[in-house]
Amino acid sequence: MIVRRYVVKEMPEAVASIRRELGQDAVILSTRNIRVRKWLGLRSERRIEVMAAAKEDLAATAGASFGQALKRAMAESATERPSPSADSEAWAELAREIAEIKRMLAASRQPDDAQSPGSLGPVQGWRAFLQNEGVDAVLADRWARMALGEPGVAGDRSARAEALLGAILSDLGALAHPAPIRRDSRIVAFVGPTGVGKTTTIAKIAALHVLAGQRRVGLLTADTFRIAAVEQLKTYADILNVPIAIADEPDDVPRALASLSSCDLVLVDTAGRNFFASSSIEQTKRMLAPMEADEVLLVISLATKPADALKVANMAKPLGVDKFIFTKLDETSSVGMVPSLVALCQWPIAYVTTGQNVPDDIDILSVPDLLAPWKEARVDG
Ligand SMILES: Nc1nc2c(ncn2[C@@H]2O[C@H](COP(=O)(O)OP(=O)(O)OP(=O)(O)O)[C@@H](O)[C@H]2O)c(=O)[nH]1
Ligand SMILES: [Mg+2]
Repeated sequence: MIVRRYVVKEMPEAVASIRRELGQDAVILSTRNIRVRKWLGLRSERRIEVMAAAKEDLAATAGASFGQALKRAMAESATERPSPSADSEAWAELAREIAEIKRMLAASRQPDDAQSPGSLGPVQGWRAFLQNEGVDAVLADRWARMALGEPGVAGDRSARAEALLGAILSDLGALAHPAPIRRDSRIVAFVGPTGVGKTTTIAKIAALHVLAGQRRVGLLTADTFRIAAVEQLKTYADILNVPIAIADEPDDVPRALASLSSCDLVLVDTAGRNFFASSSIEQTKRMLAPMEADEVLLVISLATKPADALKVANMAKPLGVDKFIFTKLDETSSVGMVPSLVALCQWPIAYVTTGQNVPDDIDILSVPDLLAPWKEARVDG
């Protein structure tokens, strides 16, 4: 079930995007006039918000109470985030606005721009802040200089925070957008170190698809390393009433996949291994090879030390990783590793998980969503 939100200046713009993305038979669920606040709240502009869904999605969930509940939930969450298509215009506008803000700030330097004796100065202060948040040292330096290093680009602290976020987003480009599992992906493998939440996240994603009633989900576990691992996934499969197959070794994979041939989305759980050891990576790679997964998602816990997470991501590269899943957002207050890893690995974020509850504690968040708290950050200098 896909419900998308479009924020446009004129209705024909929305209709064109809806037809292109959701098909000729897409259904417009609602329209309303809204005002979009611009950066720093300096001005707002009129826009039309349009909610639309693909017709077959509506048909698939019609009458099913679970489906309707999910439709509502997704529509609610969709209203909180701009859709990627609406984003492209918004992102171009954002870049223009950042340039405009920079000019305005240069023209009206505030008294607190003057660097008091002994203070760090904006570049050093923000660099220290970013590193403390978990951003890689080189990137912290780059982003602080990009945003604050030019003479005259200063202002009060919140303006500096906005300039910094603007610099990070301009560096990340399209990678700052969330990238959940594609509609045309059939086999999706989850890899990552031990205990990061791979199995739980698979259960959440499977449950959401079952509730949506749109894709026939199957589970495949290649985790026979831990005794309880198969039982864990089987329990979820029983609850959700979806088929499950087990592959003990690479040679088992074709048989296991064949038993799930009726499924149009197969979520593959792999054994959590020590990703610092190249032998573990090799074993995972051998297991993945016969699957020919459409997407490989690297699961990283946000409670991991940023330097270790970067090492894990680098070690995982031979696995053909496409995207990140960041778990345990609820167990950390520093999210600096997110833009840092996205920039260094050039993989976008598929999902972010926020707790142990299946299926509720999972979200589709953009980098700006995750970094929003930085706008309120207290930074020396
Ligand atoms: N706080 C919190 N806990 C989570 C989250 N996701 C998973 N967990 C918990 O993390 C623990 C490990 O989860 P699993 O899903 O078994 O992790 P795994 O990666 O499959 O573990 P292995 O298969 O042993 O490598 C469980 O207690 C989960 O409930 C999350 O977003 N937040
Ligand atoms: Mg597991």
